[in-house]
Amino acid sequence: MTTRKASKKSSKGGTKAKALRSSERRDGQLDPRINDAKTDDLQKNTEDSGGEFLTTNQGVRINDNQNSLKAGDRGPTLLEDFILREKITHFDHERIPERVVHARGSAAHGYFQVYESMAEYTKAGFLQDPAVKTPVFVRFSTVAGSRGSTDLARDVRGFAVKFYTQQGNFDIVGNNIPVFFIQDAMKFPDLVHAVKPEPHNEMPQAASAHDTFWDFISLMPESMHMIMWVMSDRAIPRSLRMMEGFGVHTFRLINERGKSRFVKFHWKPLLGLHAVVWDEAQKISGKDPDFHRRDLWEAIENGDFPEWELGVQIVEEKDEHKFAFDLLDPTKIIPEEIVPVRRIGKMTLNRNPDNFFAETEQVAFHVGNIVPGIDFTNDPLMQGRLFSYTDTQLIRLGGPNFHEIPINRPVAPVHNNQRDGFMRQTVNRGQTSYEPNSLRGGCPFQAGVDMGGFQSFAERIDAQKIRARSASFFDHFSQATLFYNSQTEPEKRHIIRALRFELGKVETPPIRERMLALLAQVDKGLANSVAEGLGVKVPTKLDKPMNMSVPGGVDPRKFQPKKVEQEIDSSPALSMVNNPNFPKDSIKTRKIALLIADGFDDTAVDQMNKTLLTAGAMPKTVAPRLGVVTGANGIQVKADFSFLTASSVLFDAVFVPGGDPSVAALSAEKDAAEFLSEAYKHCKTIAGSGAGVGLLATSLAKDFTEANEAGERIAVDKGVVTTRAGSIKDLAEAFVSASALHRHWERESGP
Ligand code: HDE
Repeated sequence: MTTRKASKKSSKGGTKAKALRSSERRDGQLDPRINDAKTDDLQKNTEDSGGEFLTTNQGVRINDNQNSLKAGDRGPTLLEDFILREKITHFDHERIPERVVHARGSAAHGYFQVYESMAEYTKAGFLQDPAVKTPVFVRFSTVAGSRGSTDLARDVRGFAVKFYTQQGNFDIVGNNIPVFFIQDAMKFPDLVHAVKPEPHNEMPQAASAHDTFWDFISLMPESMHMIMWVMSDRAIPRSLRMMEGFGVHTFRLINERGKSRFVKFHWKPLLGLHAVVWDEAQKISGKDPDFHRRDLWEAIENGDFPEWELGVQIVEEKDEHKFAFDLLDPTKIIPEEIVPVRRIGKMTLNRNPDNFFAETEQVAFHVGNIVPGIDFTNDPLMQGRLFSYTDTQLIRLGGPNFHEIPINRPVAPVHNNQRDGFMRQTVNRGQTSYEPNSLRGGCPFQAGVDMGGFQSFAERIDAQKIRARSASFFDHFSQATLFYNSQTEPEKRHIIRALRFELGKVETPPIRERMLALLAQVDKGLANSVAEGLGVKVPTKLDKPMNMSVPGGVDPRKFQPKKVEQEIDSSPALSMVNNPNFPKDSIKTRKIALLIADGFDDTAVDQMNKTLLTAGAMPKTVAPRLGVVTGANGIQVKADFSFLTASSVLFDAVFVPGGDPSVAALSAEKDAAEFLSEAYKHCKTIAGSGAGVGLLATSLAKDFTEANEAGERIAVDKGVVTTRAGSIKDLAEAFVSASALHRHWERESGP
């Protein structure tokens, strides 16, 4: 970990002793090989309180911060009290507007390193030298909820990465889903108004399960591919550390010779892809609405630094039109089976922010922050974003100088003739703030392309000015079908259930009907199954044309979706369960509950603990009460949680060791049985040893054993591993392997 100590303020005055920053060379240049560049940069504004006197914002030491200045100890407060006035005024202004979307977020610092030079494809400085560590700041978010909403909402997750490169800041402002709801920026305010709480009653919070969202979607078939993704388990991740990230739009890579290629950016989590189940998500929202934030924070504090590989799909310019879809259409993916994802480097998050507001809240991402070697395409959704991000920061961060806020300022030097504005920090010396100038010898100079000056890719455009959508964007269903076809049966079941839940909350019948008609275009079985759950039939006729997102005064029939034959029918990379990119052999960082009470089998717990820790998991004890719990051999452990402070939904798997008194105490505890039956219902791995096996048998709704020929009872559920008197070491190993499968979907029945 990097050093985090701020330079100490002198207790007498407040002037900072400026230490040589660790990434600063003697010649004053930053050393790009050291990833502390941004951490060091933040030090200039970092304060560690400790040992100093309390002062006003003017540096005057305060003697009494408990009482206001009054005319007599029972008299009125005096306007003169500058200390009170300053304190209250600052407090009154502590809030800034939350982000209009992606308000709820959590972030971390880290660094990125490329595996080998990408010079053949791009001249971007941070993608040249594997020795260079580029600092990053990454913010994950949900989209619809407000700042204090639950982490476990069914929603797309924002995945925004700011690279502080030596050539300036580069942001990949992406999501954990590779496509989007809409094809044109013009529709974004409509989409967001539809999904946010309804304007008359501000309900529901952080949820898409309401009329206005589905009303909008039911008239916008272009959203169907994205709908498949947000109704899938991708929208309820187990951890922010266990989800993919995508740049969504097609960008360009430009090499030194000016050659351009198309590129899609991907983030591949090294911990694999995992989700929770919807019932669990809803319960976590009550038990621990900060579940994802806490998980990210704790992992980093424990030294379990989350890692992602940066992947690129590169398409030659000449191949732009060779696909069944338009590369500029953000509702489409390039299936990995057609253009493989090449993993070119790794990002590691290794430091939590020091101050949530200063860093996570004030960070300002912008899809338009690019560096030489990377460029835009004409994706009409991205083009609109290029306007929106600066505009939103102006209101959210209060003026044009938000780039000077410490978390936003680049580590690359900034020199230009921009001046003044609210909260200007830079003290620009000198007479000139314009160019050309002679008074300052022409400074600051424009850089030639060979000196790193940014030059836009000279794309040839020969066109009419027209407000229209390209006909190549009209295939709204084929990739939705591809996604659905690529899912395993349990994943399809979850999509059906999610749609039944969401549309079940819709109160206006024609909205449901229109949605069923759209789903029938994706897959008839899917539509019928959803309809069955809603107690209705898929309609054969619609009250409106399918696509109502059309210009005024034109015949909507000219704008109806078309299907285009796809290159492939199924893409395993779209499934979480079947995904070939993420092997399932690890339980690293998984939280495992050990249910114990006084008299527990401490030898078994000790062995289980050892095996789990060796596998990188985090075993935690849960007992009827907090405090010390004593094992059968007198070993004492401190309970990490009681049944009041923990719940099965906060764990990945559970073990009940033997020890007759312990099992008897747990049997008398209703919450213990509920813990186990809920873990079972959510398809988690459950282990029991000795008398603990008996507790499983009474708590789980189903019998997980059957008699073999010899009359012994053997487990028939791969997710329940037990031994009455056998080796705990073997049991622990079986428990680890079963937990690595994440969930045992065979337990689920029906859709
Ligand atoms: Fe954003 N988006 N967006 N967006 N977006 C914002 O910027 C916008 C879109 C994404 O952690 C806002 O600073 C428009 C796609 C992330 O701070 C705002 C359009 C993708 C974040 C904005 C889109 C994203 C934002 C709100 C359609 C995935 C959070 C606050 C044209 C590729 C960044 C802010 C963070 C945030 C506008 C669509 C990702 C208003 C107009 C597609 C991860 O500027």
